[in-house]
Amino acid sequence: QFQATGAETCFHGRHINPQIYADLDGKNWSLKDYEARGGYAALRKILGKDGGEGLSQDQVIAEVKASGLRGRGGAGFPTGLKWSFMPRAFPGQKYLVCNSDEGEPGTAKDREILRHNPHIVIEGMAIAAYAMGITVGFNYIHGEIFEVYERFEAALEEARAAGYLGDNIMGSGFSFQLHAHHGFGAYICGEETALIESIEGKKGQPRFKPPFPASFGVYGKPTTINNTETFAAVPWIIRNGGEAFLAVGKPNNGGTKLFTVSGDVERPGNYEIPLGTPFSTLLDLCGGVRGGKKLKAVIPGGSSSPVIPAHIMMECTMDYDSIAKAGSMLGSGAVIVMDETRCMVKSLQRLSYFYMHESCGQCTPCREGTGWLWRMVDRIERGEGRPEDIDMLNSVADNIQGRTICALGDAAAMPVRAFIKHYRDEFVHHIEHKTCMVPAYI
Ligand code: L3W
Ligand code: SF4
Repeated sequence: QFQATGAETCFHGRHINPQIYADLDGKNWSLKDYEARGGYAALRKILGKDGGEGLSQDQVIAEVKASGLRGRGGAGFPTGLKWSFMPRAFPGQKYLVCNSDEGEPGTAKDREILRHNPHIVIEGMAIAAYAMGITVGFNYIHGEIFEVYERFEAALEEARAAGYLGDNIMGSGFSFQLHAHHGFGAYICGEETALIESIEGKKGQPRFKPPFPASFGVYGKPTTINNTETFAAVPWIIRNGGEAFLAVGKPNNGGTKLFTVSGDVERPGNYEIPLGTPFSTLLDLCGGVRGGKKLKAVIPGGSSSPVIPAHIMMECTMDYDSIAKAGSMLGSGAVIVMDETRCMVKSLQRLSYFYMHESCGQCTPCREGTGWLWRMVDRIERGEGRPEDIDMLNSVADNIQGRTICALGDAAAMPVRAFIKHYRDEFVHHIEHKTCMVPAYI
């Protein structure tokens, strides 16, 4: 039942009921192979090119709503609902955007989809464009993965030549022009409105929301943005039906999800498992904690999600609701596993440096606050902390959270509060003894 992914990946992919990674093993990313494993059948189906009558725009959106598909980029927003926001009768240009600006520390799933299965994203976007009456789309690809961008460009060329993209697709009257857009590696451009600014050729800095991109997006026009993995789930939903997708996961958490597991496990990698799978099962798939050590903590959804101690995590299932109940977020599904030797002060020092470095500098609480957070955690880590620093860290985090233009401020503040809440004794020990409580090997 569990299969390894293609040899090109350095990750050890494992799947249970796979939908996205499904049948990649030993196969090529090219159009020919994608078609051989059922690729573009969903697009043919909705356009009535498989002998059937085709699906109306409303029917496609209804299937996606029925699937319970939630946004795979971090927020978990219901995809069908987002698609229904797009004003169908808008008289001007509307845009579709794929957010492949994967930059969240711990996350390495979207690049793997694009590397091994680019046509699944193209097909998913074409279906979305049809459903919302959109004729122009962009896939914004993170700047540090240039070969992924080149592969996507090659896949686009194949799809255009085969008539799956462009004018009057398969003689249906539906036209969709899709372009790849190469980012430059800034984390903040993964925030949807910064990404839009960047597509427009401006500095990638978030816009205040509302208005949401649904009404004011690329060039001020209605725009729908979804994550790469979200689009990749769409062809399966159309081929098999929304209810079948929902049934794979659990209520309100339809389908499978890719989890990038990193840190102290025997086999780090991307794992596609149904939402609602116990965390313990995922840990087993990864070969357990490395070297037989004890699990200490898990960051379940990328660096922005609050850390969860082992005893709570072992009771969780891997879905949006269970992880939220445990006080964190499923986020983009980047599971960072920490064993008993990890120093939580050192871990927070690294995270805080990242957010300080990636703040776009627009809002004072984020620009200044992320620097304060890092400087305080850094001095605690170096044995130069002061007794009042711990409460001051919480206070600075309080003054960032909810007071900024975009979620990066919250993402910098939330981990600080969680690390202190669960591991205050380690921070106190660093301050009092000027050394680490655990024998860290990092
Ligand atoms: C129209 C409304 N549209 C919401 C749309 C909105 C967006 C989506 C979700 O943050 C999270 C963040 C990171 N009318 C709407 C509406 N929308 N209300 O729905 O919106 P929102 O604001 O809840 O989230 P967001 O700004 O998209 C994303 C977290 O993800 N994160 C980051 C991951 C980073 C990566 C990466 O590098 N690839 O995945 C991880 O946890 O902290 O909380 O489209 O427009 N009334
Ligand atoms: Fe920029 Fe930070 Fe403000 Fe977001 S919260 S807009 S990253 S300064």
